[in-house]
Amino acid sequence: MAGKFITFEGGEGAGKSTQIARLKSRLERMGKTILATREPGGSPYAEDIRAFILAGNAKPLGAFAEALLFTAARIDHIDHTIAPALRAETHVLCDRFADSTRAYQGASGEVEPALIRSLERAALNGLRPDLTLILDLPPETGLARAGARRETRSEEIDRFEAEDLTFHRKLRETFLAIARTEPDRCAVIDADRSADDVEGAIWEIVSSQLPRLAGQRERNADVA
Ligand code: T5A
Repeated sequence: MAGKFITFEGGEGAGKSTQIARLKSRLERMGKTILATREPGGSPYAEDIRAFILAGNAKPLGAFAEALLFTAARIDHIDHTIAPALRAETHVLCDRFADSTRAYQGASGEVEPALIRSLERAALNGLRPDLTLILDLPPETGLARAGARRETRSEEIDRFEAEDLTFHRKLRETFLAIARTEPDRCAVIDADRSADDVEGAIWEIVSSQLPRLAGQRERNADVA
């Protein structure tokens, strides 16, 4: 795959969409071809599954069934959006990916982590993000940001935002545990500061991990 694949992860209201838009603009100003996409969603069938899940329709089926639906959406998204873009040398910035299934469906405690990992292996079929940026902040702060935005848009609270604080704290722990387990792929960004500061921290990581993408000169250990 010629394009680079960067995923953004974190709890509710962590600032992923904001930072994806900023990184996309910055890279485009440098002449790079960028595709910003999201999960669940990012392809027509996956967007249908997104609407079904986020309306809470799959909740009665349990966390394992939800994990299956997220995985089905991911397969369609990879096949129709992500893989073709990477093959065409487009760099892909993705708002959530497989780590969200590990964290959100894992946080329920109802699904064995090994089962989630088996689903992930089957769905990804060897695809792996080049870099995963985990935007970390206290869940209270992220939920407050998401709630304030929802009020300005007069939107309903969605399926996962409505979970209790214990769930959201478990999510945060799970994302941090993923970063500890895969330090070569993941970087944790302190997202509890201004959007400008978060943008700067993300750019530092992208420049050091993927220097060619960021227009830097390559060093010996570069992966870009
Ligand atoms: N899910 C997803 C699973 O359970 N399993 C899975 O496998 C997958 C893929 C998706 C839901 O599905 C779940 C996780 C989610 O619950 P979504 O609507 O896409 O639903 O929700 P999120 O991905 O959580 O996206 P959000 O839009 O809620 O959060 P973002 O994108 O992290 O945050 P953003 O950038 O929209 O910012 C939120 C608000 O905060 C402000 C923004 O202006 C905005 O108003 N903001 C800041 N305010 C202060 N300081 C900063 N630094 C700020 N940055 C942004």
